[in-house]
Amino acid sequence: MTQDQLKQAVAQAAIDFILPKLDDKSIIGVGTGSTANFFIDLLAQHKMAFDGAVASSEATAQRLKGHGIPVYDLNSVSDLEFYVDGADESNERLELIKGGGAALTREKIVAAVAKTFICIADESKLVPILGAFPLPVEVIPMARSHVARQLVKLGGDPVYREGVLTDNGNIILDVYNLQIDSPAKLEEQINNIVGVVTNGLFAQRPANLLLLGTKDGVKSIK
Ligand code: ABF
Repeated sequence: MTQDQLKQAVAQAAIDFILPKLDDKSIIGVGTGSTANFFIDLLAQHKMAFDGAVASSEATAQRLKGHGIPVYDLNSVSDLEFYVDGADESNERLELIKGGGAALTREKIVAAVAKTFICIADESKLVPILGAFPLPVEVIPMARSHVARQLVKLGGDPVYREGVLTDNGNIILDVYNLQIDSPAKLEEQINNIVGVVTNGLFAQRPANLLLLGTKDGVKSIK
């Protein structure tokens, strides 16, 4: 199977998981990236089964609207049962690195509101220890050099992601060479640096369910 077929399979597994639990008032949190895009395209075939969606990025909002799926502002939504999104890495505890697509802050906000965060990924994303994928950190532009110096003190090698502005108007530093033994602790330490908006570790609020696309089928890890 190709990587795209694995992504398609986990997207379908997420649909199969949530569909029986939806009603015409349900609003679904929808993530960003190529795996999430497969999910959006499949979700569009079930428009009558739910009310609408909250998007974790402008790109996702556009894709949802393109399918005729209503997109709600998160502030107008009190109840979000499911958030479905991809990841750049996951460990067995479902702690994640996200933000390769620069949408980490909105993704973390939607994940915080959702009762159940379903991560969908192909098997290449499951790792024993997080950190081979450079950790994205969203930073207020004027704080870039200050935050980079603090990240070096934490043992990382931050690299400015040239030419990228987030949906929130901020920049991204990708932090290389971190061996992340305590993801929740590092998440907190980085978030405590003045000028950091958020970082791509999802450990304090990990996923609740990982649907992992493998050559032997979709594995479900809780
Ligand atoms: C988003 O999309 C991100 O948090 C992560 O960076 C990325 C995964 O992308 P893909 O599904 O294209 O591998 O969920």
